[in-house]
Amino acid sequence: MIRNNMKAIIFGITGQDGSHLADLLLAKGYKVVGVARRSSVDNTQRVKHLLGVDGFELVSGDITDCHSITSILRENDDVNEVYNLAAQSHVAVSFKQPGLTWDATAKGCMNILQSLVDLGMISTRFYQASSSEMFGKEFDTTEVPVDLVAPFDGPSSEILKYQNEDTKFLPQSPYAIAKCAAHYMTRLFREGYGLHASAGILFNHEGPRRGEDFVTRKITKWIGEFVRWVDGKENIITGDQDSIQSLDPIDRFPKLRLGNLEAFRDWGYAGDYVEAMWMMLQQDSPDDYVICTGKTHTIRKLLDVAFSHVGIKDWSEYVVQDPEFYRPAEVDYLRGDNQKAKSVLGWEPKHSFEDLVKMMVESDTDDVK
Ligand code: NDP
Ligand code: GDR
Repeated sequence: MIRNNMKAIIFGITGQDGSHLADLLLAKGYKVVGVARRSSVDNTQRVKHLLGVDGFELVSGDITDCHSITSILRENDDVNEVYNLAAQSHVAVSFKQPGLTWDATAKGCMNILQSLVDLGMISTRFYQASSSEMFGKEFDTTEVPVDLVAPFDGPSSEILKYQNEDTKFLPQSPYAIAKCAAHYMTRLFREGYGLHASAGILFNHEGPRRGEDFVTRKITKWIGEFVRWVDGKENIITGDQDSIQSLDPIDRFPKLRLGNLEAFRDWGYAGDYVEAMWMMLQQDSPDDYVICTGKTHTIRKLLDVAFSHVGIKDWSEYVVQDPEFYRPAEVDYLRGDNQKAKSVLGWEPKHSFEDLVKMMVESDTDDVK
């Protein structure tokens, strides 16, 4: 690997996006310093393949602790780019742990920005992981011909709902409110101190490295366990639909317990989205960008596609709706408009929703014959 002189710090290195971004930057020849918080159990699973790799260093730190951030930045004052991906990122958890969510997701961002300014590191470029959750219940509308609405699960309509950089924020969770605070803080430091600070307003992005309690991975992991169970019990090959269906698993394997199946999400592949993060920091001027696929699907549709991939046409007898997984407030509809990212950054998603679900199901079933 030919190294260039570029160096990046990634806060949140042990998360889904942190590991993808590290892969990308190392492939581009960057030195990467990943910040992981102390844990009583190993939290480095997603970066195991990078430990010991030339150019990659793991350091210990916590974004709620200013001293720890300042020390890391001071020791790496030649750093070109700082990516803040660290957060308490689970929306449902944020209702139960709002204080912790605020400290990590809102204050953590401020701690990094303030440390950069206090240390005089004004030329260091900064990326903030903002979220489509900030839109909450808000959307804009446009009129389109009915045939353009075809990819949607919802009723065919000439009114298309979408969110872009101009859509207002109407957050629906402590997580989303914390993300709004961090987003505004990023803008303030850009405008007030001249920092090259950009925020990517990323819509849901997933993949085999996705945390197991987000809905996509929860579903594909369950499918993997079910198929493995079937395989072990009955020696049935994955995708042999008749054999799987004939098992009548209702009392024999724990059902998949989910909450609201009606919400729409704009799901993309995490590997595509970290490229957009990097592209934002290569622009002459910092800015905010919506990153999304522009297509939206319900959780029901996700279940259709995921289960059909292992030959199950009707998932209804395998899935239970459990009040435990409903949220006090829900974000009903997300569908981004990525025109700005396309025209300014030259970014486009490379993977479709169907590709993504297939990739995740295959990853979670790959040890089954
Ligand atoms: P993950 O939950 O997978 O990763 C979050 C990371 O933050 C983990 O490395 C976690 O460490 C770390 N972290 C949490 N608290 C602290 C702390 N106090 N100090 C240091 N590190 C901490 O999230 P994703 O990778 O999916 O997302 C990355 C970022 O993008 C997050 O900020 C998320 O809110 C945001 N985002 C994500 C979207 C998505 O669809 N994935 C969409 C829009 C925004 P540990 O491993 O120890 O828990
Ligand atoms: P989200 O993702 O809240 O959009 O936040 P999540 O996968 O948690 O939920 C998506 C939708 O699925 C519904 N749902 C369930 N969700 C979970 N987690 N578990 C369930 O059992 C379940 N059943 C139904 C939810 O109600 C929701 O409507 C993600 C995170 O990555 C955030 O950090 C990020 O900012 C946003 O995406 C964009």
